[in-house]
Amino acid sequence: NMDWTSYHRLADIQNYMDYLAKTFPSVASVGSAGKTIEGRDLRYLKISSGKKNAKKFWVDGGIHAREWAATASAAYVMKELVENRSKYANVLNKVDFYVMPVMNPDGYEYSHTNERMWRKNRRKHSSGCVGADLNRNWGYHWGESGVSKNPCDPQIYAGAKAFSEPESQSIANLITSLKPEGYISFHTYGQYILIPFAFDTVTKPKDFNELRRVALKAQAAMKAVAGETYQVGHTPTLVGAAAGGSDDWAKGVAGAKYAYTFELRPNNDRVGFALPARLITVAAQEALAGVLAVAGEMRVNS
Ligand code: 0X9
Ligand code: ZN
Repeated sequence: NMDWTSYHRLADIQNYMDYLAKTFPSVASVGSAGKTIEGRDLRYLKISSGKKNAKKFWVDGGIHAREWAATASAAYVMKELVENRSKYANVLNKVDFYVMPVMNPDGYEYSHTNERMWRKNRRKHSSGCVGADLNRNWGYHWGESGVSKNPCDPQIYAGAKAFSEPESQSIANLITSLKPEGYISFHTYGQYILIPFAFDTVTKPKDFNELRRVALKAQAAMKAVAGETYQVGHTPTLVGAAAGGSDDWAKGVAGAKYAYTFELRPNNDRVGFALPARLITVAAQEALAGVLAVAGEMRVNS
């Protein structure tokens, strides 16, 4: 059904989500945020033990098509939390997870079939150029830094306006209705735990020190997996300012207190986006350890 020794196509991942919901109906259910520009389903898995006052935690991957290890890691998080749920009973007693492993299904498929290094979605522009960067399209300080306004830019075109793209708009609508306390977006690569805001070089959230404290817990948990270091810091310091990211919107608009972007393995340009498949499992274990560490800091009001 599913394995973690190779990268999988969209249909395999979506079928696996359906399988989890069908096989473990007391903890897992499938939902949809809507459709992509090419009509693919924006599917997510809800993982919940049914506690009434549970906090919500949104985890996603694959907003950038080529970052296959991010999608695989989000899929692994689903698998672990569902198939090995008794191991995670403490956290599942207080937190409901919403996992969307493929935020950009059209781009993801295109990166398998046509162009391995494709990043954007698959919007067709009148110029003939294709795609907007879905991680420049969210509606908080949209377009203010680190973007291109040229639809032909192959990497960082921000879209015609905030939420011009059906993927970011539909997912934002869903997150708005859920009001999660946790938000983590998996990307690759670089091995960073990035703390918002990223829309300029200086603006930090008021509770930045609390986000940093919790990020350091995640860093320790991730290091414990295999000795790898994930650097913690304010996004612009570590990777540069760039506006319109999902993390900034989750923190600044949707009110997700613990909002982060994880840049997963590797930490070098030589491997880059092509993380060898034999390293999926360890990268995903690190990603899960980081998520669980953040979830462990959430407190349920009773
Ligand atoms: O530039 C990005 O979107 C992310 N890096 S990547 O190499 N995976 O493309 C970093 C996103 C950090 N968050 C924001 N800029 N809001
Ligand atoms: Zn990315």
